[in-house]
Amino acid sequence: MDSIIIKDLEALACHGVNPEEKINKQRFLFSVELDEDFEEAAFRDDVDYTVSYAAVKKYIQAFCEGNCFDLIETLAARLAENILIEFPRANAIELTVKKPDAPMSGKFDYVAVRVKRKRTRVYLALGSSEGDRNGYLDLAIDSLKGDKHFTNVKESGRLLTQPYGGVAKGEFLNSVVECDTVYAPAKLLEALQSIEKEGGRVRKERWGDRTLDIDIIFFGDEVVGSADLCVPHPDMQNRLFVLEPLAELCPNKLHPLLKKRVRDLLAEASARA
Ligand code: A4P
Ligand code: MG
Repeated sequence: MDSIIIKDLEALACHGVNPEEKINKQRFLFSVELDEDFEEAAFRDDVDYTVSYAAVKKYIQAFCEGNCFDLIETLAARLAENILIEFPRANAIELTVKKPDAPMSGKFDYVAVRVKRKRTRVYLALGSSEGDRNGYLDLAIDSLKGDKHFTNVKESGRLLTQPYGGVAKGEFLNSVVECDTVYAPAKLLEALQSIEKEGGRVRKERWGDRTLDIDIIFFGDEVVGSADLCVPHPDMQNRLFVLEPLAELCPNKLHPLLKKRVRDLLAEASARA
């Protein structure tokens, strides 16, 4: 991966917990490393095919000077996320914010925080078995497209499927969505659950009928096993209503745990059905 680097860019602004820091501007220094693939830009020798470092510099200074946070942690985290949103060619960012004149006693060069953020390609399974099923899937797609944390939203075809799991009674409308997100896994789950809520989702029984269900199938190649999130989805390899639309979007994607391609998982599940 190629990188663009800016080191110790200065901005004057009011960030700090102490009241006087809200009035008196002080120095902040920004070092940023942006990962992108600039092979095409280098080949063409054309700035339109890369992230303009001048535009990044301007964006950092405007963001720093246009906001007023208590914590440099907040400044760094929000700025890093916003840079990824503003510059879609960048895939990942490492940002260090230094505060050389932090109000504390003793001799020091600076205090600093560093954050790393990235854009991840994710696959989401949509399902609806109650009410206006097409309308609920439309709502999910519109919500993803309307949220700047998501880009390149692409939906597979929609298919009608028989209820799986023996609880739901209604026929399901299912599809899979491919998109890129700057959310970390837990924040992504939170965002999807709020879209489900918008879709009138009321959690009744597990595997029961629902207006809108959005499950995370893949989060890049990451494996997540927290109390409320399991990724890759632990049952995706047994679900034709996930594998069929998924294979339409990413037949050659390798399951990071099963080490099999989506097309092969689909063939195996079809043979078992
Ligand atoms: N959770 C853990 N991992 C994930 C993940 N990868 N994606 C947690 C999303 N959520 C995940 O989910 C319960 C909890 O799972 C969440 O709070 C989250 O913290 P839920 O959506 O509240 O409940 P649920 O959907 O009823 O349970 P579950 O186990 O997620 O069911 P599924 O797997 O969603 O199955 N038949 C057909 N034909 N088509 C369908 O779409 N869907 C289901 C639901 C049953 N039968 C179906 C279909
Ligand atoms: Mg679910």
